[in-house]
Amino acid sequence: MSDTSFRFSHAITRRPSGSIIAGLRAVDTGAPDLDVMLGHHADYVAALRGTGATVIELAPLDAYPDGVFVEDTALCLPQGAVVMRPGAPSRLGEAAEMAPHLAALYGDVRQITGADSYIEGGDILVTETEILVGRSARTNAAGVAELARLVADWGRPLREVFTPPGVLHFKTDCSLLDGETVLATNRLAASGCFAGYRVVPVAAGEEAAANAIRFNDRVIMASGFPRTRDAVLAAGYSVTEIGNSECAKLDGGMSCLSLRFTPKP
Ligand code: CIR
Repeated sequence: MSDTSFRFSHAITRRPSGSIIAGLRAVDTGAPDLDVMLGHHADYVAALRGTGATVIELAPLDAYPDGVFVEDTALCLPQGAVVMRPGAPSRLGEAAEMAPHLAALYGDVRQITGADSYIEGGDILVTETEILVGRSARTNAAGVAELARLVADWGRPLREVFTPPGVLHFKTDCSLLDGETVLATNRLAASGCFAGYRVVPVAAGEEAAANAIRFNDRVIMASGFPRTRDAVLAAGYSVTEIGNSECAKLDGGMSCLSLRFTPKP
């Protein structure tokens, strides 16, 4: 089986701005500390670079408090990229900010444009065989349908699934570990959406550990979830842990902080 779903030459990240204190959150557990977040972010970028990848670090965007969560702005596939249309009104403009950076690396950049279409990258899990897109409060049926049309000629079928109620994004609750293995919360796996995949379950009470990334030879996980970390290690993966205390206050995790891809000029 090929490994285009977890081996990448590049990543794009964006440094958090001082406006991060106004970032969206489901429950207010206090303002994120920018300095602490910058330290975690630097560790994250170093972990990506440590796998040999080129990491393009974009400048902070004061106008977009959630701009650090670049994953939501695009879907990157081997054949090309698709610029999203975020369902959070305050985040809509972030996609346009990302488009030129993708156009510089990809020959084929497509765009979600429907006025009624909403879709965020955090709801999209790309595996070796398919693209799973979870409908959520941020991603609607029109957005999923438009994405399905846009990627129809790229050879990876798209399957609509559902993000559990009250969960921000589909990938808040799951991650790819390899082409056929996912890390998932029990509440998401119970929906049956991973039939045919091997599932490594997130430990009960450690649901926030589900948002991890497989990036080249490493699984990059938020620190503070020892039972899930040990389960991932026991399943044979190499783990790097990164502090996530500040992003967690804004419902963000490891996947949200990067776009991961191998550009096709
Ligand atoms: C938001 O609510 O949009 C941000 N505070 C968090 C986005 C997290 N992104 C992701 O899960 N892909």
